[in-house]
Amino acid sequence: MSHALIVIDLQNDFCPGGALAVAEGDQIVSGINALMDTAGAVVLTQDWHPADHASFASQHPGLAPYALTQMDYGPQVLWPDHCVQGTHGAAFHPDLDTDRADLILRKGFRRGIDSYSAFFENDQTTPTGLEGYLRNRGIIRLDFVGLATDFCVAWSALDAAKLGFEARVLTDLCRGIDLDGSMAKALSDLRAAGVDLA
Ligand code: VGL
Ligand code: ZN
Repeated sequence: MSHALIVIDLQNDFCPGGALAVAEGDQIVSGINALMDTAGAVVLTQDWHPADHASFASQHPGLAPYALTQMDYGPQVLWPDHCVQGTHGAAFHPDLDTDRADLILRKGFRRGIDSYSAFFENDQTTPTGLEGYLRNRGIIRLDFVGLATDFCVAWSALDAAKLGFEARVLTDLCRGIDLDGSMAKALSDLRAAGVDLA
């Protein structure tokens, strides 16, 4: 079995003009579409929050977007409201070839807990089900692309490596947020975990 292409959160809110825009987030779409042909499986993830999600700064009076707070499960960056279920911001970038997806995996849909990784929510124990899906299909090699490099892409690839998948991040087809050095930290964590940066 060949590899799976895992496309992380290529949604309007993470692209220029969106609520949590990642610089040049839209510039990776055509390159990602072109890679879909080479993959044995294509998985798209979709950040999918209720309007009162606990990761939104708007739910924490007195705290501003990008502040760090403490949740039951550990530290959590507070974000501007983004990727609210059913909104235009939560929809995939209009040029992304979503017809090619074998699986669309939604995450972050529980009010009280964020989910950066495609495999586990931010408590790092609640599974999303993606591991079982990939194993059932006999897929062990995973290529990660999408947004944002230093949050959802990195957390997904780190979990993949931890779970024993052969994980690679195609950095040219990712873009990052880079909050307080998060980009450098993500890249060094990925290297340390044995994730291939291509
Ligand atoms: C993401 C922050 C909040 C991401 C999702 O896709 O990297 N970042 N929600
Ligand atoms: Zn989110």
